[in-house]
Amino acid sequence: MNKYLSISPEVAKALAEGKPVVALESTIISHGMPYPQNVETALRVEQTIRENGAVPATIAIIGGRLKAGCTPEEIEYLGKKGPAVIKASRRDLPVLLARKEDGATTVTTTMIIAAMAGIKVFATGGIGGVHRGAQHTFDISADLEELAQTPVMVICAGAKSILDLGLTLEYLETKGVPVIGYQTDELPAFYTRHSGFGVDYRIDTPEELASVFEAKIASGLKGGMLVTNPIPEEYSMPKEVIDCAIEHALHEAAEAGIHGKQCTPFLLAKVKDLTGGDSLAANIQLVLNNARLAAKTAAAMSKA
Ligand code: PSU
Ligand code: MN
Repeated sequence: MNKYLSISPEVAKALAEGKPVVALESTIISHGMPYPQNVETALRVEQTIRENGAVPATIAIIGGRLKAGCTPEEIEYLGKKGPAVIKASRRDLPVLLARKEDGATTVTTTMIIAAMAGIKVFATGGIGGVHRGAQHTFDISADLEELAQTPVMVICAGAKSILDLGLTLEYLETKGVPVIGYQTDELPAFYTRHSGFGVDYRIDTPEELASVFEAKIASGLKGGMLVTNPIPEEYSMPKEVIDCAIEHALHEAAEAGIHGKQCTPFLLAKVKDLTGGDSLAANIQLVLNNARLAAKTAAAMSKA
């Protein structure tokens, strides 16, 4: 086993017994939501995974250890420390491990650690992607490269239109990443169910998600799979409200000269401020919805 990896006793036992396990990221805790809603949500997401028959494994870097499975105390610690925790992507890992520092795992690093631990399914809110204007800035999230090389199924609610969704789909196609719509033919756009872009395939059951992923792994094709699960209708937000907030946020980011790893957290925080509590409530609901689907899919994989 990797000498930096610490699998919690509960997660290790579940994996050894072939029971379903679902990975969860920690950037959403430290950078994605304010304290204390971030900690409350993280614990509620774990509870939802349990209620749907799987064991949750919240992933983070604590004191230079790659943690697969955090305790409630560790989740509280990360949530309270908030953006003071380093947002850790693939390139940050060597320094954080050697210096024994803390890191909040993005989709990228959560996939890396999940794969090391042997966890196949990961639930989150939204992924990173190709930013608008990337033809000038080259700002393309490392999440897309990770999906191309690491064998984990990522269940999300699509991507926010702070990104260029069309270019994000093109990039995933080039990299050989299947983009699946769960019970939809259209890519969802996080707060809203519709983006106007089609997905590669529609799948309607957790059992078929499991069998498609097993086929990818068993056939020796490297990389992961992206499952996009639309926000439940009753929590989705009006498209005009979101579009307007995103335009404002992009404008402010350009004015303030924001770039690099600050870009996504800056835009997410601005959108949240501009839309008030509504977007936070929607955000929480879509993560819970993804947690339910991930638990059912992990359970279907265990039975297969
Ligand atoms: N998009 C969201 N919510 C998030 C993120 C993205 O709607 O919390 C976080 C995830 O952790 C994702 C990361 O992996 O931001 C992508 O950051 P970047 O664009 O810097 O790669
Ligand atoms: Mn970036």
